[in-house]
This record gives sequence, structure tokens and C-alpha cells, in this order.
Amino acid sequence: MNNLMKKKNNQESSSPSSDSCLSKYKKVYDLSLENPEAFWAERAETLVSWARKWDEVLQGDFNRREVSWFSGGRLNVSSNCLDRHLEKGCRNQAALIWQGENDDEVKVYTYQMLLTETCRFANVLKDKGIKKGDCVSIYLPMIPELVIAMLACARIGAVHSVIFCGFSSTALKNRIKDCGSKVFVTADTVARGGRIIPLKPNADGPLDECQSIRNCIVVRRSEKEISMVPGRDSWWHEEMAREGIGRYCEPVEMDAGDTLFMLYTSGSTGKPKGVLHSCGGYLTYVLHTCRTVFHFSENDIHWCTADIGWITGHSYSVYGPLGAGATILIYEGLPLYPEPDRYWRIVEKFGVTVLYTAPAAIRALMHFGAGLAGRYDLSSLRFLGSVGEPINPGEWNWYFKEIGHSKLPVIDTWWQTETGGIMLAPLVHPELCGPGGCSRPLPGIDAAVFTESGRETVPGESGRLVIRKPWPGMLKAVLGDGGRVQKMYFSSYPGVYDTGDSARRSGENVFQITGRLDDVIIISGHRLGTAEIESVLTAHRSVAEAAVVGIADSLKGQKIYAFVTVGKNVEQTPGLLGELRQYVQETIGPIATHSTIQYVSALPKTRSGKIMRRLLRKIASNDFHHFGDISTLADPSVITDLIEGKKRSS
Ligand code: 6R9
Repeated sequence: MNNLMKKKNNQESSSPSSDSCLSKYKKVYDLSLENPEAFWAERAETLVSWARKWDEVLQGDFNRREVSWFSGGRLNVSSNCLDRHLEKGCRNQAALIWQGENDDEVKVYTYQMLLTETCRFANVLKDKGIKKGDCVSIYLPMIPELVIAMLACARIGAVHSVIFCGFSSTALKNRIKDCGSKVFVTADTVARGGRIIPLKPNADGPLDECQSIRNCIVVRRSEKEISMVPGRDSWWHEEMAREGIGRYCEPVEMDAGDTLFMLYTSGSTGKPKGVLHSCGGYLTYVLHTCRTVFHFSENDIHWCTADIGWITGHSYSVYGPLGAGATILIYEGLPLYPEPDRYWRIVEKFGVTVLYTAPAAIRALMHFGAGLAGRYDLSSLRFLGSVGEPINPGEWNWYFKEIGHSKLPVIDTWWQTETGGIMLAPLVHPELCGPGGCSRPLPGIDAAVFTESGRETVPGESGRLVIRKPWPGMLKAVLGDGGRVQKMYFSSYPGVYDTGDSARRSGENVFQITGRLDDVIIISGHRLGTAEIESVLTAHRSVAEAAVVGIADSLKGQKIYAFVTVGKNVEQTPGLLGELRQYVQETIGPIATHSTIQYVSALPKTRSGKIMRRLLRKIASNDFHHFGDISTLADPSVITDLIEGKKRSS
């Protein structure tokens, strides 16, 4: 057993300091659930600057499914992230440090400079006719313009939809088509491992098909020639130059329930879902988590390594730390470029105090860069965090020992796009925690574990992680709803939010997350729906049917394994498999690399026609024996074919 765990077990019952820490947590936690409205009112009052105070803290509940927070309240999120810090005298404090992929490319924006640039771009958007409620799609790499564009949207009440640059053509089209965005912001190219890779050209096809896009604004990152559509496409630097630097942009007062942003995420249906977050509830919750988990102060240099195209980047690279007045660090490049010591070089160079990363990055750094961290001065670090997928004991211990010098515990945080911010984290004497299983719900979060039949599990029993009470950071809606929120999150148990994750809870209200229960796979911490990949595969002329599952991968956590049947008269050649792999990568994006594809003569289906995925998961992971109940399988003879095909393809 890990030493810290031993210490924890001994001390949890004996040490007065750990006892008082636990009882303090329990007191706050119990109070927060006894009177949630008073609790959240205090949080909103303390952490957020409001132009008008709310009339009602919480309207509705999970039974009625209509929930709204702080109604009647008015605020602007960009002025909470910028103006209010200036008013406190932090004008010249660094707000954003940008490290380009090249070591000598660094930019620093003070809070004043970030406000000036935000106002400038907000005015550019206004000149393009963008008004409150309009949608702006942003497809940018990790460069300062991404943060500026988000804050500019928030300033004028436009809804931003940031799309991860690791997506291309089809995935991109799906993510811009149904939100009807009017402006698209992108860059000509992205820097990736010493290469300059075209970015805007990925968007040209989808843009031509999306009638709603009136303007495309392009940041110049390289000298590469790209095609620009006259009248629609323009350069960011030319638009900004026209704007000058003097014109202040008045922040638009938003209702607390107005949408701040939408973000597409993967679910178990083919189409990604656009999750909407509100201004007042989201900001309150993210700032609550920054206080409770990270304990931010103005002296912090906060580096969240997640791409801003995912929720982690939204909440903990942008809105949380800037709302809390910290300094954010944004790094453009890959963790291992040019050498696997890059992260530690950056920590030393800027004196990073808070490092929030993902197990996928830790695995890569462990694998390729063992022993390199010791060459750098990492003494500025005071917090090590992890998010995105379960962190295994090997990863936890490496991060703790090599980076935290056995002094800084690793804070494993669990949450989702839909939750807006961190929900579970080791909050009580984290210094005594070890790998896995020391996460407690944040004050205000009524987490529980339920069996399939809706009974609360007994300690140690696995089940579904659920949340029983509304919290301000929860998604406001799903775009084009039509009852989707109800179907996706509330159909398992009446009046209870189902996270889709499996978990175990100890008698001490300590949670351990064990994985997803639905058809979502997590590749390098990035969430992809198997159904989205299946619909790409079946769109290929040679494929008749496809079923995708995730299998374990030592570096990426999980990777894609696809079973396909081909059309009549199509030959099952190795060449076609290569073509399909390439096709998946090109249409979904670089995130979908290294997939394995296997031909099958038929997919295993139940008598009611449903693909039996658990069987496919077993076969893909070379488990040919423990299939469980397969009595509903329409044609059990397909199993032999599946197994033989798997053996041949391994
Ligand atoms: C923040 C984020 C959400 C899913 C979630 C779960 C997995 C996230 C985790 C974790 C185990 C952790 N997940 N954090 N699993 N331990 N600390 O990642 O949001 O992209 O929406 O993914 O990620 O399965 O349901 P998102």
C-alpha cells in the first residue's frame, strides 16, 4: 500500500488536525445541502460582481426539470474576468502568458492589455453585425486570440462555440451547421511538432455548406498562402488595425440565465450535442470550484494544459482563473516537443504555481521523459491536478514523486462538460491521499451512487454516479432540445441527474470513479462518441454496417476498435482497411488516429436488432470467454467469425 494511504488510514481516525479538517468539511457540506439556496446565494454574492442582484436564487427543480439560477440577476462575464480586477488596481498584473511552440515566442498581456484587445475584437464583431444572442464559432489553436475572441463574445452577449482544432471536415461541419453561427474565427495554420499544418483549409468545405456564416476572420500564424473568399474572409490583424486601440466597448448586461457559450460534446447518439451554459450560474460555480479546489490568489500562475476547445480549457484556462484574477498560461505546442522535457522547462521558465493536466499527458511524459523533470527547478509548484479520465496508481505515483517531490499530492478531479466545473475532488486533508478514491463532493453537490433499479448502493458497491440536487454550473440546455436533456440525463431515475459514469462510494462519502457506462470513449482525455465514428464509417461507399468500441491503450487510455461489414461485391482487402483508417482520421480529425478496423461478415445483434456492444468490447480486448448472457443474440454463430477475425487481425 502506498505510504500516504497508510498514513491516511492511521491518521483519519487519530490525528486531531485531520479530524478537525474532516469535521469542518462535513459541517460546510451538510449545511450546503440543508439549505442550498442560502449556500449558493452567499457564493454568488461573494464571488461574482453583479450589475443587478437576483430576485430568486433557484427556480424549479429536477422533478420539473426546469431549473434556472439567479433569475432577475444581471451581469457581464467578461467584465467579471477583466474590468473588476482593473478597478482593484491590478491593471499591470499579467493576465495571460502565452508560450508559442518555439521557445523564443512569448507574449504577455496585462489585465489592461487583455481588456483593450477584448474591446477591440468585440467592436470588430459588432461592426460585422453581431448582437446579443448571435452565435460565433471559433476554431483556433492555443493562441491568445482564442481567449480574446471568447471574452469579446462574452462582452457583447454573443454565444461562442469553440471547436477543438483536432477535429476536421465532417466533425467540424456537424459542429457548425446546426448552431447557425454568423461569424467563424480561425487561423491560417497551426504549429504542430515543428510543422506548419493548414487549419483554415479544413474549414473551407464546411464553411461553403454553412449558409449562416457571413464572415470568416482569419488569424495569420505563418507565411503560408491560403485561399480567402472575397467579401466573406478577412484577416484578424487588418480588422483589428482598422479598429484602432482607443474605443472602449461597453459590456452588455446579461440576464443570469442568458447563454454564455455552447460547447459540443459527444454522447451516445451519432450527432454531437451542443451543451449550453448560462452566464450567472456557470460563473458562480466555476469560481466556487476555483476557491474550493485550487484556492487561487492573484499571485498564481495557473497552467491548465487542456486545449481550450474542451470544457476543461473553458473553465480552468479562461473563465475560472481570470474571474479569480490569477495569471493564466497558455502553451501552443505538444507536450513532447521539441523534447519530452518541455512541460518542466515551461514550469521553471514562468514559475508556474498550479499545474492542471490529464493522465494522458502524464503517461506520455512518463514514457518518453523519465528522469528529465529532475533537471528543472519545479519548486514554484504548489498544486498538481488531474482531470479527464481515471488516473491509475502508476501515473499518480510518478506525478506525485517526480513532479511533486513526494510533497505535493495529486488532486484528481472528476467532472463533465455538462457539470460546468469540478464536482468531486480530494478536499479533506488531500496531503494524506493516495492514488484513486479520495474524492469527495464539493460543498453544494449532492452526489450519490445508485444501482440500476434506483436504490442507493451500500458502501463499496458499484453503481451509477448521480447528482440529486441542482447546482449552478449545470448545463442550461442542449441546443435544439426537444426533450433531449430529459432523455439524456433524467431518464434513468426520475428527478435525478445521471452522469453516465460508474462509481463506488465508501462509508465516508469518498468516491471512486471507475469509467463510462455509455458508448462514449475517452482518447487522450478527449471524449468521442462511438456513434459519431460509426456514422462516418457507414458514410464510406464500401461499408455496409459498422460498430465501434473503445479498447485500452497504454498511451492514449483508450483507442478506437471498429467492426465493419462491407457492401455486396466489395472485396475485404488490407488496402481497404488502410483506406478506412485514413478516412476516419481525415473526417473526424487527428484525434482519431491509430484505430483498428476488423472485417466481419455480420455484427452480433439481439433479436430486437440492437448491436450487442459488450460482446464486441470483450472480443476487441481479446477476452473470448466471459461473454455473460448471450441468450438474446439472434444468431450466436457470428461469435466464431468475430473471434477468428480478431485473432487474424492481431
Ligand atoms: C472535464 C471533462 C467527461 C467524462 C466523465 C468521465 C471522464 C473526467 C475524470 C473522469 C475518471 C476523472 N472523467 N474526469 N473519469 N476520473 N478525474 O473531462 O469533461 O470531456 O465532458 O468528459 O470524462 O467519464 O464523464 P468531458
